[in-house]
Amino acid sequence: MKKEFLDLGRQPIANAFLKEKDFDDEFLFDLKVVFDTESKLISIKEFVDPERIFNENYPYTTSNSFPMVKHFKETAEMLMKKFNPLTVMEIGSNDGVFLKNWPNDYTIGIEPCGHFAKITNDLGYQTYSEFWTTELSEKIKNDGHVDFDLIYAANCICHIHDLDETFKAVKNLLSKDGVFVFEDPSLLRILERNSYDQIYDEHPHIFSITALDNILINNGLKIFRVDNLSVHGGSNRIYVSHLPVHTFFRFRPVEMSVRENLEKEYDFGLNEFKIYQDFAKRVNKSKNDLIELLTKLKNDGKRIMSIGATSKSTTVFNYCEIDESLIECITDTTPDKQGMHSPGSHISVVDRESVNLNDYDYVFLGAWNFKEVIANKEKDFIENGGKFITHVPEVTVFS
Ligand code: JHZ
Repeated sequence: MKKEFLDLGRQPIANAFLKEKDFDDEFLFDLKVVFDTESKLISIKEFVDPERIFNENYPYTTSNSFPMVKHFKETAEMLMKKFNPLTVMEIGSNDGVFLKNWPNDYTIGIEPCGHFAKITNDLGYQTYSEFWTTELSEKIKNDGHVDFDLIYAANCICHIHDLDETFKAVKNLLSKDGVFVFEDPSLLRILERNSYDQIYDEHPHIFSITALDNILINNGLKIFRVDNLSVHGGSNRIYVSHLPVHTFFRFRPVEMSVRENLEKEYDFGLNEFKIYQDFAKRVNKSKNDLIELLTKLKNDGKRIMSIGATSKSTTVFNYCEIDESLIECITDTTPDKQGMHSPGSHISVVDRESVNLNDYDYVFLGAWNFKEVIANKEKDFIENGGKFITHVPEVTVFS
């Protein structure tokens, strides 16, 4: 049974940055969030058709978030050392930041956005520009690929609607000793930090280890290790192997980290509906606090802009009904977002270089997950009396 606990209002596609001429045709949907009492999975109620999201216009590129480039290089080095895989596949390879760390003869990518798949194909990594399905896994087999020793996916599995289908397709291509490693935002960290803005069309599910453990086991896979990561405001890296129902598959002992994470989640109350009702109350308070703060500052004649035109800020701006009357513009390092307007709230997105930060009194951190990196880059703004605003874990002004 699915029980609804949060309503984030009418929302656009989080990464559908748009031109002024397209404002009237913008697609919107109801962003509501539900708890599955059986599997304990958190999902959005109304899924958005993936073709609407992941297409030739999809602008998010990992290579434009430089701290993530370092993260994926280090991750690849660690996986190489730990598992020494001969064959590697990445699901959701984006513009190739992770793939590039592997030899291209034995590494393939899966990426539905054609413009990204072209980049990695051009680099010599065979990339299937398709959505991840059992049908695609069959096609890859029929194309003559041997099973993969490492299947990796970062910020991708929680983007897929049908998880049983997803995991069946992984199992179909995972070698008998193989590991499936995936990273996604952590539900526990979202609840702890009140970072409700991780919820948007691209994230039809928000994963706990508890729910994943239930779903993976049903699909003949098991979690044998979990790493808690700081990226994207708190993510989990989940290591999965075949469930060894017979000796054909390698037995990987389940490490302590799995039990520790399951216990942490249980103790926090992730299995109980009440914890989600309490979260919804905190989310509502966060909205009221942010609107109150921005309105007061504006009434006091202060100027406010934002750094990081993130998927997350689409949720915040639309839920809190924040537009250019409160936040004058957003800067972002991604060229494809520049010159466009933010989804739903229609705030102009510009190149950081075109803005003198000292013309503003406050900067709202749309990319609060890069708070330290941004604060460090913008020391001059602080020295000139500027202040930052963040809403995570609660609405705060700091300098
Ligand atoms: P960032 C993305 O969400 C999308 P977003 C995706 N759906 C997903 O699952 C999550 O990641 C986990 C810019 N920036 O990483 C670059 C600056 O302008 O928080 C990016 O556009 N200046 C795949 O969009 C944005 O901010 C800077 O100094 O919420 C950051 O986006 C830095 C460091 C970044 O992800």
